[in-house]
Amino acid sequence: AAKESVLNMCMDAKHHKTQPGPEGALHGQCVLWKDNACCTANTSTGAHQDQSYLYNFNWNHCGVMPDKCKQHFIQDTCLYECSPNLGPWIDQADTSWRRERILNVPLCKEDCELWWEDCKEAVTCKENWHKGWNWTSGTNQCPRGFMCQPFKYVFPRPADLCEKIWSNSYKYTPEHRGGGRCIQMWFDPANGNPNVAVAKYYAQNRG
Ligand code: FOL
Repeated sequence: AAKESVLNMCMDAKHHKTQPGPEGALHGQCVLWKDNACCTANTSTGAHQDQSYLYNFNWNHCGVMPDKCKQHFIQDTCLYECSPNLGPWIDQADTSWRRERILNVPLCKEDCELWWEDCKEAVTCKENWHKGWNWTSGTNQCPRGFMCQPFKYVFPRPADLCEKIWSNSYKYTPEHRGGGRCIQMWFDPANGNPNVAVAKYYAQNRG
């Protein structure tokens, strides 16, 4: 992908556009990114569906995921697929399904803690959701020997959830929403996208 600037770019991954730009028809929880997005309208619709065409990923692999928990996974998918502000954390992935990934994105404390709070009673059999599933049925199923347990046992602390579930895409931080030092999954688009300033801060303060 042509890299105009680390401050406004899309990773080279499975569904991302090559360049960010306006998207008039983003769906549901992804609408926050309509002024400037790395996702298409189709991708934003997929972000809201169980076992969508995006990754055939089944959130209900240990029984139905409660809606209050699922909304955080939808929001995570929207941020991952749509945000043009993750440039400072793009890294090589070189796996079968993507060339680039995000690594150690500093997620705001509140976003991580609310995600954990709303999911602590949801059930899963794996700590890392990127690897090691049984895909023989076409969707991810728990591999042999992996027991379904509440998130609060699989991920004892909020940081365990936010960091481990997607192979360190996120880093847990003590930074608060609105302070310009951490990335928000959720924000009020009426005040603009707060992650623009966060990317700028981290792009200038590296090494
Ligand atoms: N959200 C965030 N924040 N970061 C991410 O990296 C991310 N990635 C996904 C969704 N939301 C994200 C994509 N999820 C497989 C599993 C999950 C997935 C994409 C692909 C999958 O096919 N896993 C295989 C291994 C494939 C391989 O590594 O070649 C498996 O063994 O289960």
